[in-house]
Amino acid sequence: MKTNLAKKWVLITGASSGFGAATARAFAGEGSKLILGARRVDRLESVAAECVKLGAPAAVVHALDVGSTPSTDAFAAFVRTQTEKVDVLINNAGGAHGADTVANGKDADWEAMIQVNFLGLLRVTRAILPLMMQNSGSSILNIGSIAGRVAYEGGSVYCGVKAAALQVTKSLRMELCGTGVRVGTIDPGFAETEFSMVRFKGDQAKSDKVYEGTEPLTAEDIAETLVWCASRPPNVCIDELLIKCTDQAAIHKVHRRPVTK
Ligand code: NDP
Ligand code: 8X3
Repeated sequence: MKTNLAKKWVLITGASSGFGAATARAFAGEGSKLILGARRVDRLESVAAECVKLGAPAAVVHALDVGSTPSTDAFAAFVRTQTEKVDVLINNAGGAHGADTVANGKDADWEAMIQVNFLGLLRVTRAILPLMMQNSGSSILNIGSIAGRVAYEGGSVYCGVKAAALQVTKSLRMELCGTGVRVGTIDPGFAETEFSMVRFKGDQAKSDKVYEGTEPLTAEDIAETLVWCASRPPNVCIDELLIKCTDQAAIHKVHRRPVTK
């Protein structure tokens, strides 16, 4: 795909794995300049090196914990040393911690999910918005989830924070009306990344079970979609996009092929 994204500054949070890393590679292929943030800086450095090989004229990284205002503000200060203008902000950092019922919920899991998926989205957006204002045709693309639209058992807090993120997207879209800054949410169903390993705290068997017998979305599917959203003409805003693998017709309606072990 060749687009209008060459030399545009694209900032991606949570770029150390999964959707974020694949998205960095996809924008690099379009010749975009990249600013990548996450907590695992060694991983970010590897992704940035790949991006340069794929054609990014610049790929810079900085530690970012979206769960902390000082860390987010330090990241934004770094961004300002690189550019006065951000063209595409991809709020991707996030994830689920645990799949407990409310009755068995753990404070640490609840707090981590609220910090990263909800407050983190707000913090990063607040810090980067000044670099996007008066920049007609720029895009804020938030990674939501099917979980923000449909609840499931064991998902109360994750579904709750993704639903809250959807409302943040909608508010922001109205707040920025007239500025030319586009705001949209891309809401995937299940995709095979490190998401389930994080959710199940490194339990490979539980993680594999989520995808067993299916052909889930890949990180590259989401990356390609984000490139498409960001490369629409400035008068077009992809406002809300729900994207699921063909095997997932609805949250619990998943086609699974028999697995031979
Ligand atoms: P991964 O676990 O592979 O990636 C999550 C990314 O978020 C990592 O780069 C991680 O980096 C980063 N991250 C987590 N916590 C923080 C933090 N406090 N500060 C900064 N970065 C953080 O999962 P996915 O790629 O699947 O997830 C990306 C987004 O997509 C998340 O928002 C997730 O909720 C959402 N999503 C995922 C779906 C799926 O099925 N996979 C479906 C729908 C939505 P690091 O640990 O280095 O900080
Ligand atoms: C991740 C998708 O269905 O596991 O956001 O919650 S799901």
